[in-house]
Amino acid sequence: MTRSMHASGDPAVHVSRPLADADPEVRAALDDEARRQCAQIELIASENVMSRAVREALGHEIGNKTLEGYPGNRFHGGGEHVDVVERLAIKRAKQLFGSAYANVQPHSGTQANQAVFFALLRPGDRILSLELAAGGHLSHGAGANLSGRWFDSRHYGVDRASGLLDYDAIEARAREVRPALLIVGGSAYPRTIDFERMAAIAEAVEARLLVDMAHIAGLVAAGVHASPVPHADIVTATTTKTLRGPRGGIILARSNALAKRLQSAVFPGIQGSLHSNVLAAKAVCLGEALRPEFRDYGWRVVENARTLAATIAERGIGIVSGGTDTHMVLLDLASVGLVGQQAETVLARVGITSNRNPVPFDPPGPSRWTGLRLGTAAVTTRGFGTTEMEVLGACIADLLHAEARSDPGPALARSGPKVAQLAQGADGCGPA
Ligand code: DSN
Repeated sequence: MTRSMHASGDPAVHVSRPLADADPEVRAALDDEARRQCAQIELIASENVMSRAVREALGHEIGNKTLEGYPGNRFHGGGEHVDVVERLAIKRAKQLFGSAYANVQPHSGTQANQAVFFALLRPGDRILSLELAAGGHLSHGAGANLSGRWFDSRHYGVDRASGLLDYDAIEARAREVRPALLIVGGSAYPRTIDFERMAAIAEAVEARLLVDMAHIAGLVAAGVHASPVPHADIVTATTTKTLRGPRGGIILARSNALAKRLQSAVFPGIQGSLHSNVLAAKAVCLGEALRPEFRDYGWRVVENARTLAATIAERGIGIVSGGTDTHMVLLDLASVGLVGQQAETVLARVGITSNRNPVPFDPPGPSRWTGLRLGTAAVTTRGFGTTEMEVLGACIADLLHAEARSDPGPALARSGPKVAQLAQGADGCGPA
């Protein structure tokens, strides 16, 4: 090929030009984001801080490679190195979670769930899942999601007094609904889930059991939360969140009974080309999670969440279910007369990032949600321990009470420097 064939100019320059030179606007936005992440305290429960090794894999030129199919059975040439990477990711996922089957290609947790639906269900089949306000996930049959439109979607909730899953009530609901698929897990349930009991309920009504452990996958890997793998027909997860990897999904199963259906559901069922660079990053993060120090990380995540919950609760702010067994703390802001949006905004003013969330039995509509969801996965990666969580919890309670009095000024002045000092002292702020 001659150079004149490249409309964009010298091809060598096109390939090697640094981003700052090729696209200063995007470079500037990326640098701003890196600085934001350093300067702020990240308490969004679905976020974490990827290692440099994971980010290197994610940005690698292996992402140029187009491939469909599975290792050894591709539809394009030149896939031998991606095969190595994908086989490593599969092997590590199986080892980490003790599964017989693993598919590491789903582009997200939602895509992983869709692939399971495609493998097991037909349009109109009935599914039963945790409702959104009780901590469920959009992709589990919410009305606005494809899963809620294509399936006959029913829900179970949590106990009004305790905020906990009530397994007797779930069993009664399952016997009434008779779903083809029972779904467990979600985005805002902070307590341990009894997967064995859920499997017994599924068996009693002859439903398949899908556990979506997206939020707790890292805690399961660390041995801090019981594993759903021995009990569920299929388990889905993301490699983000507590697993500390790239954005993407995985599917696991304790046996290979459904392997053929799951393989073809992911490709060619709902996805085309795989994301080779993301596969590489998944392999790296799964390798990291296999190391002994990851177990310690998982324990510290939960210890930090418990300390944060206790510190805030001691200051008179309600915690849904009274505490946490995971990385997640869900504040019940009705206890101080706030909605989630107000809480999210006042914390943001001192650089604490969080998200409004419904609490069980909240009315629909984000502006009316009375919850604030906090998570400790990212701050634990940045080196925070219980001392930092106590400072943070006290600042959060101070700010929320002040906002409830419509007089946040003095609390902002008190907390701002403390939060800034915590962020400055934290790990994880390498060069962009
Ligand atoms: N499900 C969303 C959350 O939990 O924040 C995104 O992962």
